[in-house]
Amino acid sequence: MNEFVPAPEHRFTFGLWTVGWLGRDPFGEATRAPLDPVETVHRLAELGAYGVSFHDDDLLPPDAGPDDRQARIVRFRKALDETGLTVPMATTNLFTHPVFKDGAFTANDRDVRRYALRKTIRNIDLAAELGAGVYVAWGGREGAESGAAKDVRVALDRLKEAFDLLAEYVTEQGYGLRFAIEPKPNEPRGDILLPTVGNALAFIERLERPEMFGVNPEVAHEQMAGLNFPHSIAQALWAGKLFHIDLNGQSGIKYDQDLRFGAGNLRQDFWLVDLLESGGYTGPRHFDFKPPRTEDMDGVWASAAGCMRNYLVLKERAAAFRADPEVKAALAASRLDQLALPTAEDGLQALLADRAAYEDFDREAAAARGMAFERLDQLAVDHLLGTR
Ligand code: XLS
Ligand code: MN
Ligand code: MN
Repeated sequence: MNEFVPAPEHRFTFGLWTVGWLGRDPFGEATRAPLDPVETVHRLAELGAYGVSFHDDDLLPPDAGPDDRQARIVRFRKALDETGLTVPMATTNLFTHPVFKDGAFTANDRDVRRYALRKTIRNIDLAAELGAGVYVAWGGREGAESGAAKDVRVALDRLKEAFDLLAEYVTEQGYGLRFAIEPKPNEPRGDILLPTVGNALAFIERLERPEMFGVNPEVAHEQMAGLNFPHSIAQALWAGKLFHIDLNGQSGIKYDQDLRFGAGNLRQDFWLVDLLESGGYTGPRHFDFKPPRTEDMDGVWASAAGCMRNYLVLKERAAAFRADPEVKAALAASRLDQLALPTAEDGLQALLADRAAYEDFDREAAAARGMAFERLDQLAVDHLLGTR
């Protein structure tokens, strides 16, 4: 069906590291050969993507000399120009090299922290040069395996210090970049700082320039903590902080599966797409997934195409759900229209004087009213399954 064909207007983006994942895991070697970023750009454009994102090291080997570095940037730019693909987001690899074994911005070792800031600033320059609007910060190894190893309150001071410095740099340079902090509860550290969207939102308010910071929630990460991803996204939207999003799939509380979007908790995916499409999110629909190491390159591109197709199918399903007159009636029967009304628009004094609110309130009658949620949810399941 044509409506499920991805096009740039859908704003689908992919990390270079996603389709480029070699398939190395804690128990096995790589199953695929490295992918040239230039080829990635061309293949993604053919599939209908809108953009690519990258860690500094995905694009430029960390030890590349200045000439090699420049040549690689030129080749990459040329591929972007040829295909029309954009770079809406970039980020820093602060976790692969052994120097980051105890973290980066919160490493106990001060020299490592200073190096991490310089590495990040260097790539912020490139992100700005390539036109990115968002800079993602995932605290890869900011955490610990044991209690005394990290003084968490002090580590949060260091994390704040790092973000304040980065925001100062971006402001001084006049870059139009905003930061998106990506929460994750664990892996590769036993416990990672800012484990959930809620933690990150609270942290942001302590920064010197909170307006420059939002979140980059990832489906898998929130679900690794057993949380409801659409609820986290709703709160991020409510706070005006959904700057970016990492879409993928996860089945329950276990290691970070990074399945293709739609291959995890499909019910949550349905509500997520419903929310993103209606909640005012205009940023990229960014896929941060890992095509399983069982796949050859044909399988990798099929997996990438599947992410986009599943999003578009869910978008169509969610729209059908919202347009269904029976759903509208069921929403009213579940009193969603009442939830949208202020509880006391008449003010505190009127509330206190309102006998119907307390003295004359028929508590038993109110308690006896069914909420009709089951009928409403079954309509959603029927739409999700395509049986309506
Ligand atoms: C890892 C993270 C990572 C960030 C970018 O779990 O998802 O890929 O999105 O560094
Ligand atoms: Mn992940
Ligand atoms: Mn991610």
